Amino acid sequence: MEKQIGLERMAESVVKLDVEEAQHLAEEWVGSGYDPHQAIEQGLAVGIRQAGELWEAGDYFLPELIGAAEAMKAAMKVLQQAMTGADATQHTLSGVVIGTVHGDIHDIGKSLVATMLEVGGFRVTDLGNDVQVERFLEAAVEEKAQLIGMSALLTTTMPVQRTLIAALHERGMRDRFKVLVGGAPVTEAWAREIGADGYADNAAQAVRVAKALLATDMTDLKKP
Ligand code: B12
Repeated sequence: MEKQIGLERMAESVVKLDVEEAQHLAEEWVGSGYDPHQAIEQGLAVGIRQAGELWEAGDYFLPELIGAAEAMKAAMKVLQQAMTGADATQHTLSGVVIGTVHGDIHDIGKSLVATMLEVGGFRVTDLGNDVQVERFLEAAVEEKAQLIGMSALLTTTMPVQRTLIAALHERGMRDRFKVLVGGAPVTEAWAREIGADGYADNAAQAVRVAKALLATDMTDLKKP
């Protein structure tokens, strides 16, 4: 399969809600030895955004958007398996607890970030979507995580990110965890405003920021 054509066909399969085709193309992509992450970001994600635009324009209704998401998820499953299985990932870095905040069921981007962190060597606990603040905190303690990652795709659920940071302060736990936020409407300015430690607008960047945040920590520890 030619790379560029493969990417375009993958985007198209998502827009056309074609679960089988999306999955088949992902298998072919992996079989060709190409980078699975590229297929997600430059193929499938392009398609899901196009479906979103069609929905905004009133050409697609919610069932179509759900169908597009299903096609994307089916293909992502194949690609994620290829990523995590490829090099028997060694989880030598710190623990991360990640989820989509309460009231929000968008989980495609969050799952991608979780997979990339895992591939990047982090020990990842993915709490899924619609996750209550309390659950994030419990899991972070239980899993001895160093970093909490929160995804929000709705402007109405973004404030939950602020609530979690406030809860950490209230319980005197703010210093125990780095907080990384993301999701389509989230910006660097928002991250700063709510007192998060980091922000990333894509999965590859999320891994870089997570590593930088935790490396800072290790340098701090070495200080006398
Ligand atoms: C697919 C989709 C859905 C699917 C979700 C399926 C699923 N399981 O996830 C379905 C159909 C279920 C859905 C439902 C709804 N949706 Co919707 N949806 C989308 C759509 C088209 C794409 C989202 C997506 O998956 N993108 C692809 C991924 C790969 O990108 P991403 O999520 O942005 O993630 C990347 C980065 O943001 C970042 N990132 C993400 N999370 C994190 C976390 C951390 C820690 C870090 C560091 C980085 C990071 O890295 C990711 C990878 O690169 C968007 C439009 C858009 N352009 O975003 C609308 C959109 C988000 N939806 C919208 C709306 C309004 C809804 C509904 C309320 C519709 C309704 N009337 O019911 C419901 C919400 C229900 C709920 N309570 O959550 C609006 C939100 C508007 C707003 N400003 O709040 C959008 C923006 C569409 C629009 N333009 O109006 N939706």
